[in-house]
Amino acid sequence: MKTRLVKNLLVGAVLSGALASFNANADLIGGVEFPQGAVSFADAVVSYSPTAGPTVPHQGAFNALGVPNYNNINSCASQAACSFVSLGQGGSIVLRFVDNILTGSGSAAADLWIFEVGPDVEKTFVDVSTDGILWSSVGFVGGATAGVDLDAYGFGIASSFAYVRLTDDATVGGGGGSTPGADIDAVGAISTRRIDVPEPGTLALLGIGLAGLFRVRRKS
Ligand SMILES: [Ca+2]
Ligand SMILES: [Ca+2]
Ligand SMILES: [Ca+2]
Repeated sequence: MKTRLVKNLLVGAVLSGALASFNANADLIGGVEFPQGAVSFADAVVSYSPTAGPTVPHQGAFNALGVPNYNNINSCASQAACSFVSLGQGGSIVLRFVDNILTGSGSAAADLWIFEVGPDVEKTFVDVSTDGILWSSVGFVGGATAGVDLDAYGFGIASSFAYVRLTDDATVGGGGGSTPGADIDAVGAISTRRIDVPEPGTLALLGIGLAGLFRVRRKS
């Protein structure tokens, strides 16, 4: 009995170690857990259409890419010194995932997270697309809600979206100032698949670990 307990503990330790290394990219980013880490975030700007424009320093669309880096500076001296992009009243931005694909989760958990920053939380409509041509609305973010559950809109783990479009709600918030409309710092896919193929070495090691586990189980 004792021997079996020790074995089970050992197996548990080995297995959790294997899973931990397999999921080494999991990370808490901007207070949100992204199981795939930094790769989860939008990689490219497809288009940026600010209406009733923000000032030039707040029009750096590239500031919506990558991991969130908001530094509490709401009035930027330049695009390079800015951590976000302002959409303008009713403006929009289309972002693309290149090394990852946004999916559903098969549960009500949030699949997509919009990092909207600044003193005013502004309502922003969210659409997703597989090809950048046909779009599906997945509601809006605003208030305390920054996460979007794709499954609530009929999608699931087999769904694949490379594009996200954010559109500021022109009817909410003032149009004045240097940063009108929603201010976007980052867009991350919590439920995501990497595009690149896993390294064969990683899978082989995991396979060896599992084979060992079954051998131990059979002996006990
Ligand atoms: Ca990415
Ligand atoms: Ca979900
Ligand atoms: Ca940013």
